[in-house]
Amino acid sequence: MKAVCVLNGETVQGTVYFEQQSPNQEVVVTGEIKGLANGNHGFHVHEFGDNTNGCTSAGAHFNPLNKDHGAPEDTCRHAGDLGNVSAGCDGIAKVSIVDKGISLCGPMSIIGRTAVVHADPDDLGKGGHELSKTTGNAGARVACGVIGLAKAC
Ligand SMILES: [Cu+2]
Ligand SMILES: [Zn+2]
Repeated sequence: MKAVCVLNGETVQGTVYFEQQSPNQEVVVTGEIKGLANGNHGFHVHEFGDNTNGCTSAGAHFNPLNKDHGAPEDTCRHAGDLGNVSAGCDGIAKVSIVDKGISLCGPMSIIGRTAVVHADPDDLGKGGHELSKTTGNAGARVACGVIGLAKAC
């Protein structure tokens, strides 16, 4: 299965693809996001595919197992916690993530939800900030888009 998300923000734009060979396998996330500040930016799947009031309407991190926010490699993480994407001085982040917490089908499916890129780094639950365990204190939502099914090939 293959899914795609076009991220749109005031200055940030991108396209990200999600691919999964079979239902219980990892999801490979690839793509490019441009217009970012140099450095790390939190990147998550949020609960709702609703952008009626901009990226805010996407709700909280996709968290069907009711866990705390964490790093992608943690067992205690939101399903939607994809960590950070890293932009160079040119403002471009190349996305290359292999993740086992999300799926393109079943109860962990991210289809119809929203991918969000943030202004600030995600502290992966370890920053000691009051928001670390819920959002990773990643700041404003600078771009987002609904994840939809893509043409398979
Ligand atoms: Cu987020
Ligand atoms: Zn989270």
